[in-house]
Amino acid sequence: MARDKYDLFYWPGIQGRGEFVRLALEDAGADYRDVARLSKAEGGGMEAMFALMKAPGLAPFAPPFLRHGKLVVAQTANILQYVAPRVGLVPAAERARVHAHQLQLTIADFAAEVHDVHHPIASSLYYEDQKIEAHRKARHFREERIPKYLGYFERLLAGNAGKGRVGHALGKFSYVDLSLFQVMAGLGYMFPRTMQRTRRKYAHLYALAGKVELRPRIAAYLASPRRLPFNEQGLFRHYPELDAQ
Ligand SMILES: N[C@@H](CCC(=O)N[C@@H](CS)C(=O)NCC(=O)O)C(=O)O
Repeated sequence: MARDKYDLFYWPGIQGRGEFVRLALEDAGADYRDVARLSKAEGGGMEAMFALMKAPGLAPFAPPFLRHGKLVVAQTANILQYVAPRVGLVPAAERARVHAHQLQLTIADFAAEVHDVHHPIASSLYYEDQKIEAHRKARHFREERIPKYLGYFERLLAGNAGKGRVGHALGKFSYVDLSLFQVMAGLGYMFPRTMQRTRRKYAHLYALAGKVELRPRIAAYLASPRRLPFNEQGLFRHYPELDAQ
């Protein structure tokens, strides 16, 4: 039987929220196309993405979205909830799937807060037009929100870790672990000074991220041109003035 084919639609120049989906598809070895990064001749480009967003009926509000056959699924956590059981990235039990989705929605909440650090006033304005507010926002984010979110995930992983065994979000490996890797990578890029002081505090999160990084398909992906570098158009942005001094 032929493997299922998936089409991912996301902004072509950034990791952004699309990266949570890319990591899952890559780790699963899924047969997928990153459509907006393909040429027009290949049926790709941004036009192909916009066309689906303007389609009649239940069109996605925003990227990322995934096409599987005739079905188009949007919202990062929802995409992962849909695709994970199909590619073996979540245990089969309902309890595990509901908890995976719960955790992924918490990561989505965190992603929204990450975005609001550099865009506290409006997404339509440049960072340079909201620098004063961003500076204020960043301090609260670094001092209150990172500890609250990472502290929550750290406790979860600590509870699931065994002697010499890395803790996973659900006890067993799942797509949530891939997303936690991305959160740690993103924060390390965004706030290097803040994060380098947290190695011991979030030891389980760092251990999990280190383990994910070594998964053969993830290691191959990270070393490939498919993994876009972090940049200042994406979700996790490095503005040195927003980091701890
Ligand atoms: N809750 C959605 C958020 C989607 C979202 O904000 N997408 C961004 C790119 S990462 C976008 O293009 N937003 C356009 C807009 O909000 O107007 C998700 O998790 O997928």
